[in-house]
Amino acid sequence: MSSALDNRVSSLKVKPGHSVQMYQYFNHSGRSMTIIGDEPNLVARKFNDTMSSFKLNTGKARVCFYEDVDYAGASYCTDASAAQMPNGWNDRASSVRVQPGYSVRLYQHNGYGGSSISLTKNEPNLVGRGFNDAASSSRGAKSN
Ligand SMILES: [Ca+2]
Ligand SMILES: [Ca+2]
Repeated sequence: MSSALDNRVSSLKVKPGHSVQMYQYFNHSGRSMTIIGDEPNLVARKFNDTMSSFKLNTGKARVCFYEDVDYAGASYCTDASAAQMPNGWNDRASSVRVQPGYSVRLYQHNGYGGSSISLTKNEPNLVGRGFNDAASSSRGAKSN
Protein backbone atom coordinates (compact mmCIF):
# COMPACT_ATOMS: atom_id res chain seq x y z
CA MET A 1 0.00 0.00 0.00
CA SER A 2 1.09 3.63 -0.30
CA SER A 3 3.70 4.64 2.22
CA ALA A 4 1.47 7.53 3.27
CA LEU A 5 -0.90 5.02 4.85
CA ASP A 6 1.64 2.56 6.16
CA ASN A 7 0.97 1.93 9.87
CA ARG A 8 -1.58 4.76 9.91
CA VAL A 9 -4.96 3.18 9.21
CA SER A 10 -7.40 3.45 12.13
CA SER A 11 -10.74 2.61 10.53
CA LEU A 12 -12.06 0.86 7.44
CA LYS A 13 -15.13 0.85 5.25
CA VAL A 14 -15.63 -2.43 3.42
CA LYS A 15 -18.05 -2.69 0.52
CA PRO A 16 -20.95 -5.12 0.98
CA GLY A 17 -19.97 -8.64 -0.02
CA HIS A 18 -16.27 -7.90 0.23
CA SER A 19 -13.82 -8.70 2.94
CA VAL A 20 -10.39 -7.26 3.65
CA GLN A 21 -7.56 -9.19 5.21
CA MET A 22 -5.19 -6.77 6.92
CA TYR A 23 -1.56 -7.68 7.58
CA GLN A 24 0.89 -6.27 10.07
CA TYR A 25 3.82 -6.24 7.63
CA PHE A 26 4.44 -5.83 3.92
CA ASN A 27 3.98 -8.75 1.54
CA HIS A 28 0.99 -10.16 3.46
CA SER A 29 3.05 -11.26 6.44
CA GLY A 30 2.89 -10.92 10.20
CA ARG A 31 -0.29 -10.80 12.22
CA SER A 32 -3.47 -10.65 10.16
CA MET A 33 -7.14 -9.86 10.72
CA THR A 34 -10.10 -10.16 8.37
CA ILE A 35 -12.74 -7.42 8.31
CA ILE A 36 -16.21 -7.62 6.82
CA GLY A 37 -18.54 -4.63 6.93
CA ASP A 38 -17.26 -1.39 8.41
CA GLU A 39 -14.74 -1.21 11.21
CA PRO A 40 -14.89 2.24 12.79
CA ASN A 41 -12.29 1.57 15.44
CA LEU A 42 -9.22 -0.53 14.85
CA VAL A 43 -7.94 0.46 18.29
CA ALA A 44 -10.51 -1.83 19.84
CA ARG A 45 -9.41 -4.57 17.45
CA LYS A 46 -5.76 -4.09 18.50
CA PHE A 47 -4.91 -3.31 14.89
CA ASN A 48 -4.65 0.49 15.06
CA ASP A 49 -1.75 2.01 13.06
CA THR A 50 -0.56 -1.49 12.29
CA MET A 51 -1.59 -2.43 8.76
CA SER A 52 1.18 -2.44 6.15
CA SER A 53 -0.48 -4.58 3.48
CA PHE A 54 -3.86 -6.06 2.76
CA LYS A 55 -5.77 -8.42 0.48
CA LEU A 56 -9.22 -7.56 -0.84
CA ASN A 57 -11.56 -10.49 -1.32
CA THR A 58 -14.35 -9.55 -3.71
CA GLY A 59 -16.32 -12.73 -3.21
CA LYS A 60 -19.76 -12.53 -1.68
CA ALA A 61 -18.63 -12.83 1.89
CA ARG A 62 -21.47 -12.22 4.35
CA VAL A 63 -20.16 -13.72 7.55
CA CYS A 64 -16.70 -14.18 9.02
CA PHE A 65 -15.89 -16.62 11.81
CA TYR A 66 -12.90 -16.14 14.10
CA GLU A 67 -10.99 -18.63 16.13
CA ASP A 68 -10.70 -16.33 19.17
CA VAL A 69 -12.83 -13.67 20.83
CA ASP A 70 -12.58 -10.06 19.58
CA TYR A 71 -12.17 -11.25 15.98
CA ALA A 72 -8.65 -12.53 16.61
CA GLY A 73 -6.80 -15.61 15.45
CA ALA A 74 -7.54 -17.51 12.28
CA SER A 75 -10.62 -16.48 10.32
CA TYR A 76 -12.94 -17.94 7.76
CA CYS A 77 -15.39 -15.90 5.65
CA THR A 78 -18.32 -17.34 3.77
CA ASP A 79 -21.25 -16.21 1.68
CA ALA A 80 -23.59 -19.08 2.10
CA SER A 81 -25.17 -21.49 4.45
CA ALA A 82 -23.09 -24.49 5.39
CA ALA A 83 -24.67 -27.72 6.59
CA GLN A 84 -21.21 -28.50 7.86
CA MET A 85 -18.43 -26.10 8.84
CA PRO A 86 -15.38 -26.55 6.59
CA ASN A 87 -12.44 -28.65 7.60
CA GLY A 88 -10.83 -27.37 10.78
CA TRP A 89 -13.74 -25.12 11.75
CA ASN A 90 -15.97 -27.49 13.66
CA ASP A 91 -16.45 -26.31 17.27
CA ARG A 92 -13.89 -23.55 16.83
CA ALA A 93 -15.49 -20.13 16.28
CA SER A 94 -15.34 -17.74 19.24
CA SER A 95 -16.46 -14.52 17.53
CA VAL A 96 -18.37 -13.63 14.37
CA ARG A 97 -18.72 -10.62 12.11
CA VAL A 98 -21.97 -10.25 10.18
CA GLN A 99 -22.39 -7.95 7.21
CA PRO A 100 -25.05 -5.28 7.91
CA GLY A 101 -28.41 -6.38 6.53
CA TYR A 102 -27.68 -10.05 7.08
CA SER A 103 -28.18 -12.48 9.89
CA VAL A 104 -26.71 -15.85 10.59
CA ARG A 105 -27.91 -18.72 12.73
CA LEU A 106 -25.30 -20.96 14.32
CA TYR A 107 -26.14 -24.56 15.11
CA GLN A 108 -24.62 -26.88 17.65
CA HIS A 109 -24.51 -29.87 15.29
CA ASN A 110 -23.95 -30.64 11.62
CA GLY A 111 -26.97 -30.34 9.33
CA TYR A 112 -28.56 -27.49 11.33
CA GLY A 113 -29.16 -29.67 14.38
CA GLY A 114 -29.12 -29.17 18.13
CA SER A 115 -29.44 -25.82 19.86
CA SER A 116 -28.91 -22.64 17.90
CA ILE A 117 -28.43 -18.89 18.28
CA SER A 118 -29.20 -16.10 15.81
CA LEU A 119 -26.79 -13.22 15.19
CA THR A 120 -27.98 -10.04 13.49
CA LYS A 121 -24.79 -8.08 14.10
CA ASN A 122 -21.16 -8.56 14.99
CA GLU A 123 -20.61 -10.71 18.06
CA PRO A 124 -17.14 -10.27 19.57
CA ASN A 125 -17.57 -12.95 22.20
CA LEU A 126 -19.58 -16.15 21.79
CA VAL A 127 -18.66 -17.16 25.33
CA GLY A 128 -21.23 -14.66 26.58
CA ARG A 129 -23.82 -16.24 24.28
CA GLY A 130 -23.08 -19.71 25.64
CA PHE A 131 -21.91 -20.78 22.18
CA ASN A 132 -18.12 -20.73 22.35
CA ASP A 133 -16.38 -23.43 20.28
CA ALA A 134 -19.76 -25.00 19.58
CA ALA A 135 -20.93 -24.09 16.05
CA SER A 136 -20.93 -27.03 13.62
CA SER A 137 -23.20 -25.60 10.92
CA SER A 138 -24.59 -22.20 9.99
CA ARG A 139 -27.34 -20.68 7.94
CA GLY A 140 -27.20 -17.11 6.63
CA ALA A 141 -30.11 -14.96 5.51
CA LYS A 142 -30.97 -11.41 4.57
CA SER A 143 -32.36 -9.78 7.69
CA ASN A 144 -34.24 -6.98 5.91
CA1 LIG B 1 -12.27 -20.74 19.63
CA1 LIG C 1 -20.79 -28.54 17.66
